[in-house]
Amino acid sequence: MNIHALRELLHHHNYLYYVKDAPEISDFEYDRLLRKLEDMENADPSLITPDSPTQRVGGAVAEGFAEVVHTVPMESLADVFSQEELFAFDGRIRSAVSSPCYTVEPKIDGLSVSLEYRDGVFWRGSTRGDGFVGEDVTQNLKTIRSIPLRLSEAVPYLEVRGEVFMPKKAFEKLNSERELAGEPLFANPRNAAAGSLRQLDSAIAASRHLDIYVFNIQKAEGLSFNAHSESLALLRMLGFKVVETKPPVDSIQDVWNLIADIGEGRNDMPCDIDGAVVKLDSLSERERLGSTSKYPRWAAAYKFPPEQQETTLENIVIQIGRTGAATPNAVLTPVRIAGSTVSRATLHNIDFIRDKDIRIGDRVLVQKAGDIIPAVVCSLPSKRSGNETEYSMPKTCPVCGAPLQREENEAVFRCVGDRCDAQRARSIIHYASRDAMDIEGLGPAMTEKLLQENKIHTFADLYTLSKEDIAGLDGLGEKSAENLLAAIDASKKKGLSSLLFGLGIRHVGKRAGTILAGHFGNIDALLAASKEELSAIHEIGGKMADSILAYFGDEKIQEILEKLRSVGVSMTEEKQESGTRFAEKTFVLTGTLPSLTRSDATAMIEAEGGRVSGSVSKKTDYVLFGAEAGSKLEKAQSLGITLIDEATFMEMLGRS
Ligand code: 0OX
Repeated sequence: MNIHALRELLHHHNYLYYVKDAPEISDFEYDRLLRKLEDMENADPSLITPDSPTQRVGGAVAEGFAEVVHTVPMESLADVFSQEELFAFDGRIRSAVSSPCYTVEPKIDGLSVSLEYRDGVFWRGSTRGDGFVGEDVTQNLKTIRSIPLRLSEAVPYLEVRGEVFMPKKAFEKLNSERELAGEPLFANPRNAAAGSLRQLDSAIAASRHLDIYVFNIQKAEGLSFNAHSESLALLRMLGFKVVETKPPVDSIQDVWNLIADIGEGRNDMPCDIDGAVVKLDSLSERERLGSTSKYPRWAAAYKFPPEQQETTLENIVIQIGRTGAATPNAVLTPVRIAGSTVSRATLHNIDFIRDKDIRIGDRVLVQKAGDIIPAVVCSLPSKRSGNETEYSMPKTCPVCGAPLQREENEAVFRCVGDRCDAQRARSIIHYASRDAMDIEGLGPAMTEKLLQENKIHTFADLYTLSKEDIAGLDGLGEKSAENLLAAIDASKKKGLSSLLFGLGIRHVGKRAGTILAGHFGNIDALLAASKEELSAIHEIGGKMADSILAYFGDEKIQEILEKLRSVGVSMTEEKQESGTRFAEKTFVLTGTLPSLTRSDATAMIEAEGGRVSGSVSKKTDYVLFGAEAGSKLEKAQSLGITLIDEATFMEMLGRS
């Protein structure tokens, strides 16, 4: 057989195996043919072509990935969360299109990529990035066997979009291997796929068994089609693995039924899906509707409600937080939810347990939405055997034995012990966390070890640790001990806003830390502030002011602060040169801006002395609006408030 025929044969069997899921030869036979091709190419390397099946795993990239500008932006989808919102979407479509036809696809929970082909040969593949610029991950994409390296027709140019995912089975296998090797686990298949696609060494990417579904032609030369469903058929014909769809339907009720079918089949899919995508089928109608700055108007993603699973509540244990808050946690019979195994879930507080009549031994429904902490939703009383027991809050802290007390009008109980190891550990972990003092290497395990060994009692003690104190703890080597000490040392320079957040003062979050640091500039000015002074600061309410005063009034805290000061922890904030362009002006933001995020715009307004408010009133000076602005824009119009878009905003800042 000549080299050309051999390559074709391998392409064909690769396609049957990875796209059609219907192999006709054994793996052994496939490998034998591949080896034969390798031998022929090794004998004469000039015969190697970029689309050869031997070229799936390439070398490593040393410098990271090159940028790829998406000539057709990779737009995201507007979400709908209910039947009502879906029907409203249909209503908007019908105001522009008289009898729409829709396709419905499962929404793959993976990473969007673009695949470009020249003369039918896979030329370049890139990540979505921000939709306009992504990264060139061609070598890693080539390792995905369901991506054809050559199309069944030599189309002059084709760019398709698809979603790369890690099949659920591959994810489980990968995580159990990592567990055995003592490596950190991936939280879900999506993260695992993302990590794999960005590997600099394509051999690692190849070992991760990624897969892809394609669902859109971004750009094509030499192909003609009038409807999305036709384009999907063309993609199938060209050799792609295409998302499975039913024929288009012409009523939104039928769309709803198809979404329900996809929801029911969710667990049988090889990959996680987080919803269904509804798309107008006719391309000319799509063109008529166009896009907002971010989303096409002709498509919507219906997001499935968070996945719930039934399991048994084996026990309830109390977890003590850094401020002493005692949260009841459910110990569950492990259950798989939304791509990971859940054995603990929050029960929020004792009122929740009582109101929902949740008992130990109950069958319960547990929910996990995205990356948030799993939570018990309710119990299933009809499934009781009679052996379930009611739960009551313990009177004392399970860690230090101090009383658990409840403040008036508060749902939470708190451990009032001032030497509680659980509180200590939590507060040190918080102090070291990324948004606070950012001490890399000081996670929960290390913190607990340091406490157990009496090396530290508070976060202030971190700064007097020596290498001998740390090396050997928790199996830590000399080098890691040095790195940890360096990270602790570097945290001294983080500045007042990080410190204020890191101290863990009740009600003082990251933003409040920044506001206080910006306002006072140094800790002594803050310590001297009265309640009136504190609560007069925009966004710092009376409750926060009380909490700040109570915190700094505590003698033990004063000692800790002195210690931090004596070791050289920075307690000042560089005053930012603030402009005055927007002094005394109040802005309201609404809709999606073309390039700025909400927090960018807020920071820019505040840097010029302006304020951002959440609602429009007569006191509003400007409404900065973007796409899909809602009722705030209407209200502003009715009040005659100046409306500005991003371009005008930039002009006002002198940045246009
Ligand atoms: C998915 C998915 C994502 C193409 C044009 C606008 C959005 N995750 O499965 N995106 C799209 O459509 C793009 N379709 C999908 N099925």
